[in-house]
Amino acid sequence: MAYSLPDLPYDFAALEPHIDEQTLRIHHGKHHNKYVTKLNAALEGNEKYATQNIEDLMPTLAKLPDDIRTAVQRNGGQHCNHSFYWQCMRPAGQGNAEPTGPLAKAIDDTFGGFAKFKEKFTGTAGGCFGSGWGWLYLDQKKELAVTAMSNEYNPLMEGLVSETGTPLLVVDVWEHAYYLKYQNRRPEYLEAFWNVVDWDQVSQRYDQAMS
Ligand code: MN3
Repeated sequence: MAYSLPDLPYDFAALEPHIDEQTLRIHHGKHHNKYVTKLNAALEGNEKYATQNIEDLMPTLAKLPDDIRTAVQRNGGQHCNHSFYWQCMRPAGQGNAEPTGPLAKAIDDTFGGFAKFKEKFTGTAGGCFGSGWGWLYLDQKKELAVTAMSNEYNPLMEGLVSETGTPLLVVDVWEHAYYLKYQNRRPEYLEAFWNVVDWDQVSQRYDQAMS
């Protein structure tokens, strides 16, 4: 089977003014689409390594044959991360503006409150040197953790990253995610990101992972 570009779960203009329509169109239709195309090309003739869901490909990357591993890891990782990033956002003003239920309590217990968590997440993602992703995830002890991973890496890549676990929230800090609107002002993009985080989805993900 071939991987395909997922539709966005909202309109291209739905995240305005925090994430602008032009950025979203290019990010999804050009950048993300390119990763999907290159992933399928890299797997040509090796379709047996493809999985039903892109997340299921991540723990197998370290064991792929040498001649396809780099291309599959880079483009597959980026396909996985972008697919997840779209799912972490929703139109501004819809749903809860903060985590709810057990996740809210866990954030309080782990980080000392929602404001402190936001500071930590923003600082960690903002401090990523070069291109990468800021993650909130559940570690192997089922405790909340925040990290930044460069390039295509994510916490599902067993054997390739030291911090593995279940992703709960991600923000893309590659320049293509914000440069048209924010230019070099990554911290402004990260502040704006909070207006479009889908906390209902993130809270549900936490509940599922803990059950
Ligand atoms: Mn991107």
